[in-house]
Amino acid sequence: MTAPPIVIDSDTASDDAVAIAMALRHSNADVLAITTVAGNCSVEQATRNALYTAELCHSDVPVFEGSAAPLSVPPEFATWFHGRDGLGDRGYPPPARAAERTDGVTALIDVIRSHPGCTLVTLGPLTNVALALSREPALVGDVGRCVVMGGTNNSVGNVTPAAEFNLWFDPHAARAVFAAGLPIEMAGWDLCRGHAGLTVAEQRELAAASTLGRFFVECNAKAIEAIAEQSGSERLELPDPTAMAVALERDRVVLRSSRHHVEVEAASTLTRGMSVVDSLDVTGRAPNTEVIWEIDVDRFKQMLVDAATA
Ligand SMILES: [Ca+2]
Repeated sequence: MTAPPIVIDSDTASDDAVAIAMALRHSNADVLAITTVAGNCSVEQATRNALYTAELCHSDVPVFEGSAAPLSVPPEFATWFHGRDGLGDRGYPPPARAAERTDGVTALIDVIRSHPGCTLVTLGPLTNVALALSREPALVGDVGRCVVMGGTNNSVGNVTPAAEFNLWFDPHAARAVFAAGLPIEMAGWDLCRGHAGLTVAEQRELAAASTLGRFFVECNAKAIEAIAEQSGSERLELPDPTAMAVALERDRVVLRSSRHHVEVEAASTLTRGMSVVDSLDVTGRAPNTEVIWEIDVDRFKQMLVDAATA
């Protein structure tokens, strides 16, 4: 059966690039568009990185540049994690193609409206999605699935003790999107940790698989250093690819999930961007999110190799 087409919204840096390549090279995926957003790096840099990644995948998928800053807070990029250029500062050449003329928010609205039932995969802060929904609230009904890489499922944060980067970067957008009624499947940062992280041997194997496999590992070189410094782990953790694996092969990849009410904190300084999952239904509020707790790590890793060798 043909899967619904996919729209990717991304603050394209190193793990986004791997996730985008997984979708562009998957045998059963039709990627309609990539919209870019500020987050890991500036939106201009994210656009260049998305175009460069598409080029490496021999794809002419249209790329639309979206929001340059969060709704209500100043942008604070994650260059310490992904490098100044978002791709590990390895001096990759500029892309041959340019972005489309339409802005990312308008493109999100147009593409989703003309493909009802499509799957929206968000790999960055939710600024573009929040703006699209504020302009066109009825868009909610046209999204078949909304797979969000974001949040931490009430567990450890990666940018503050309480929050994961994407939701923290634009907490007001995240709060609005989780409250909007979209069919959200939340792939939190916790999914890429532990055994889902690539061991040094697995990194070597992926890098040796192909030119694209080498790019997957090399553009994450800064991330590998940052992870080691932050948590002492030698593994390469890839948050966006875990979310993309869920988007592309939910039935094979998701081992455990359940529906809950999830609300994002935007007012507090301490817990800004925290995804508060009502896992015991103590509020009695209707579930708005399919929270993913566990993925098939072996299948996820095989999908990375498949993307490199397809
Ligand atoms: Ca991202």
